[in-house]
Amino acid sequence: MNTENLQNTTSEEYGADQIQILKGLEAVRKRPGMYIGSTGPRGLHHLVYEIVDNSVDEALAGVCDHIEVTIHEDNSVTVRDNGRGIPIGINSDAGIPAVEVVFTILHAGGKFGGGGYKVSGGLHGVGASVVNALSEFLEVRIFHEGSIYQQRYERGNTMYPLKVVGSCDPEEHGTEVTFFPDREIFETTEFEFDVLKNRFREMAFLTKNLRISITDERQRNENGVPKKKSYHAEGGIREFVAYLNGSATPLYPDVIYCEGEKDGVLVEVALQHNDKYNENVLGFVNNIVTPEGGTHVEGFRIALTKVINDYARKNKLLKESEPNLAGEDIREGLTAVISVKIGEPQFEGQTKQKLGNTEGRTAVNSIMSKQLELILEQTPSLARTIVEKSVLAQRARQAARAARENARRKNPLDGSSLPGKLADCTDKNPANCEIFIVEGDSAGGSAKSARARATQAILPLRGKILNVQKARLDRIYNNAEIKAMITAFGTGIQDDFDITKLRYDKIIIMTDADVDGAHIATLMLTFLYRFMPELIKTGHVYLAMPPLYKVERNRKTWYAYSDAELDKILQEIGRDQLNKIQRYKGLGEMDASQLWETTMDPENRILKRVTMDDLSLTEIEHTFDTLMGEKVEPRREFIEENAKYASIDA
Ligand code: TSJ
Repeated sequence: MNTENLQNTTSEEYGADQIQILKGLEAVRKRPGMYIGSTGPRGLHHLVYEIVDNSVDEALAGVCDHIEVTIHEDNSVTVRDNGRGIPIGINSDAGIPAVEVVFTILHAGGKFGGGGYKVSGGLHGVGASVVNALSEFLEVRIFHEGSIYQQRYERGNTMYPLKVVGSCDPEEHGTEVTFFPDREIFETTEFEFDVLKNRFREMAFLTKNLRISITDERQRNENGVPKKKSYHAEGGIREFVAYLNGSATPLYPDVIYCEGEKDGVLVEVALQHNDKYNENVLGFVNNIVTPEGGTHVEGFRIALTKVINDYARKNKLLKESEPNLAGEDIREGLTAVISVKIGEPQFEGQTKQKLGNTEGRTAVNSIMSKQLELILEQTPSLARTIVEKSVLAQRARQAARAARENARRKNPLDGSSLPGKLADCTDKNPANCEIFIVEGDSAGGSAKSARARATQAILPLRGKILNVQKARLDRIYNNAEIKAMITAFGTGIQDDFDITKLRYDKIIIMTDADVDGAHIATLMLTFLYRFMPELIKTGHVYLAMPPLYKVERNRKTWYAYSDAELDKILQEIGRDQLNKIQRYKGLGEMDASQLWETTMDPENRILKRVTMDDLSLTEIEHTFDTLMGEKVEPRREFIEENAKYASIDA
């Protein structure tokens, strides 16, 4: 190391007031949850994000355009970037190389959910020492001016002073970190390719000119080539919007894009309408999704509503006698991404995922208002398309309200007018009750005779339910199957939704264990997700898991819920002709007692609770689009591949 490096690292990044040494890494190991949220799979994956975020910061600074992540066969992970390399000179406060400071000294703001979200120019390495503390080992290599510098830590302890371990091309530069999460700390150390991949795709969309690749050496094809995905979005969030639109047809060719800076807030907005009816607006703060929205999303809505109404009035596309377009009219069929970068984000709300900074609202509102107005003036055909779509939505909304009010007058939702097909339970305490939504009348019949009358209600649905993604509101409200569900649940929908009126603790979707069944389940989940998302968010929605096989031998019976389970059973009882194996294709193949025993009996059954958590929001929006859209192939592929919106709940 030379004196040049020495001086470099006393620069502002490493000043005494920037690095506030709080406590040793021991504190992190004692209470890991405080720093990474959990020691489950979520916290485990968070380790990788903490490391990758540092490289993304480097990309945001414009000095790095490639990040490569590798999951090795032993589940260790390597992150490599082509940035400037973590500085190696001695830090004057700590008296050790800056890189060692980054990994061994706990920094201020490293708390999970607190500050800690970094943007370009901010203090980096906030989370790196936390990852180090929670890793059995961590090795860092820095490629700098022809030399490779290396240091290794075990459970946060430095194993040797930073040393040169080799040489490299003098033009090469960057940082490489390999770590293995601590099995003493984490419930599991198995990284999931799909979870990481989804996050990296999101990060690539949110960071223009950055390529992120992920390689999984645990999964290889027949030629021994590991599984790999690479993400790069030259157009940034413009491409993100096009991706989220999925198979829906855009109403105009170009994604609208606004960008700027105000009061220290960097703002990027991309939007495009499509021919569907749902609103799909995603907010991000410092590259982190904000499921509860916040001031940045409010600013976006305010600007969009005002600019479109002003344009419509000014150009006489709305008559003076007509009311203003409502925000929701303008957002019908809208896909948008709002990405802000803000120095000290304040998060609010139940899960601390809602941006609270008021400057978020004013910055987005002001930047977007000015630029959108200009774009509309310059592209009248675009403006006209948006206004016309919004006017149609306004009329549909008025018609829907009339239909809804009409329906309400005819059968007030007081319980005396429950749907005829519903076999309700007798217990009137919702906490004890559950409702099975059953595909088909015949399975519905079996379920009705099998059920525990007191606590289990059955609602059979005929055939396919309406695809709410493709239908306008008035049609949805008039659909018999949907009306039956809404009345049975008791909660009302959308603005009228009231969870305290929920008539059942568990809503259980019971469909055949085949591709069609999965499709029907998805249609129902789409409906619930669009109209009663709180039901899913609060964990009231489940999928029933009927068995795939029944095995009989010597008058004993086993049920297998997967191929792996069948294998296990056969291994235990022996594989021979004494076994009678029956493959269930549908619920209808089981008689009432079998259906009770395998799928409905709370003592024996398996339920999967549907959570929003397992899928990134991005993935949900895109996935539902794929499923509901016109293209048949991706849909089939998806259904056959997984039912991963669900997590196990015994
Ligand atoms: F997490 C981490 F800290 F361990 C980590 C940091 C992990 C990985 C894979 C990469 C990085 C990292 C840090 N990549 N690039 C950097 N850059 C800097 O630390 C750096 C370099 C030079 C200067 C400068 O002002 O000259 C400033 C910074 C922040």
